Amino acid sequence: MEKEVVESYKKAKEISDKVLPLAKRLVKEDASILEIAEKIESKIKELGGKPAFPVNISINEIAAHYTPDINDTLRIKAGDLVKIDYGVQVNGYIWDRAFSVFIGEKKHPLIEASEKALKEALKTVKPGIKVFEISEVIEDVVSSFGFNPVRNLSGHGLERYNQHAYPSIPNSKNTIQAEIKDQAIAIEVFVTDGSGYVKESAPTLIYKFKQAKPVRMWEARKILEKAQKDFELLPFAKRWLKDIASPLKIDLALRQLLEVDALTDFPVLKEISGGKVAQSEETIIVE
Ligand SMILES: [Co+2]
Repeated sequence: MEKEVVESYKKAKEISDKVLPLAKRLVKEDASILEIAEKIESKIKELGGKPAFPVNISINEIAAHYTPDINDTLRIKAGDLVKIDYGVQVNGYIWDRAFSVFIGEKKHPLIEASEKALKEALKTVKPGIKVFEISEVIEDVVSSFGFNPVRNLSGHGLERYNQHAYPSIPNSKNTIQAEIKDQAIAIEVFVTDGSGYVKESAPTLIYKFKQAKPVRMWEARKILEKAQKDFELLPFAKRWLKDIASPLKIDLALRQLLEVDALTDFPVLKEISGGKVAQSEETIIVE
């Protein structure tokens, strides 16, 4: 890996490390998820980075892709299992990380399982390790707790301005022989007491630029311009568009952009049987 690349990753990790204690402190009973997301995102910017994607705050059976809406009034309540997934990018190099918090008396066993599986998986990583070897460790640890890994969610490679690069690193056993070396990867463990699969559900709060297309609405053209220039082709929140127009107009413009295939959408991912989901994720550079 080139020196400038390593330096950028180092800076992104440093910022991510500094944000972590703040993020953990913010997750508590009655906290507004909109405030949590905004505080984490501002802290990242204040420290000289940029959010690589909107802070995901996914609760209970929602596994991923929930980020607060414009004027979101949702608050954390007792008994919630909260996942915070945040990414810091420096020059396009992304440090992707997630942790889970249970709002209750003691640590939730799903969180114990996801943390243990991540820890063990990270220990096995060395240059030349194959994808299936990492997945095996994750599933074995998760099963030892009596839970299921989420089988259709994966860790992933990281490339410049590409958060979900080759290879995919599933949370369940497989025979993928791809070798990992000289790259950054994110190991992203999802554990559930449900059936072990997620499906796309409403609402959609995260989008990403796909291709330039002519659109009628001024607001739609403005979104497309922001997606390329301000958000640098990385995923963005509907919330980040609030200064462009009213929420209603933004919805219309987003719909138009999806219709012409100018954007990719990331609907909320829910556990199909309604099981609770815990997530633990860390980025690692394999040289
Ligand atoms: Co990730």
